Amino acid sequence: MEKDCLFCKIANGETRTEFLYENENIVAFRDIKPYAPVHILIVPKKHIRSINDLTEKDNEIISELIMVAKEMAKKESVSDSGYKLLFNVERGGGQVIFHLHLHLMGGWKR
Ligand code: DGP
Repeated sequence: MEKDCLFCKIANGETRTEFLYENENIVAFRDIKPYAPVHILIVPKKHIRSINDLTEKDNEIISELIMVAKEMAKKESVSDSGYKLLFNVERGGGQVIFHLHLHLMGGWKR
C-alpha cells in the first residue's frame, strides 16, 4: 500500500466506497464522475502506478482485471449492447489517479 494513494485507500476498505466486486486481488466500484450510464473502475489492490510500471509478474493481475471487467459488463447488462475498456496512461493520456485502473464504460442508447 502506497501512502497518500486514494485508490490504495479505497481498495483496502479505508473509505465508504461501495464495492460491486471484490476478491483477494481486485475491487470494482462506480466512478464518482461517470462518463457513461455504466462507468465502473476495476482496480488491483496492489499499488502499480500505471501501465508503464507493469512487469511480467503482473501478467496474472492484468488478465484478471479484464476477466472481472467482462463479468461486470454482464452483471450490468451491457455485454450485448457493447462497452469500452480503457486504461489512461500518465498525464498526457488523461490519467489523474496514479494507481492502475481499468475503466468499463457502456450503457449508451445507440
Ligand atoms: P483516470 O483519469 O484514468 O485517472 O480516472 C480516474 C477516475 O477516478 C475518474 O474518472 C474519477 C474517478 N475517481 C476519482 N476519485 C474518486 C473517488 O474518490 N471515488 C470514486 N468512486 N471514483 C473516483
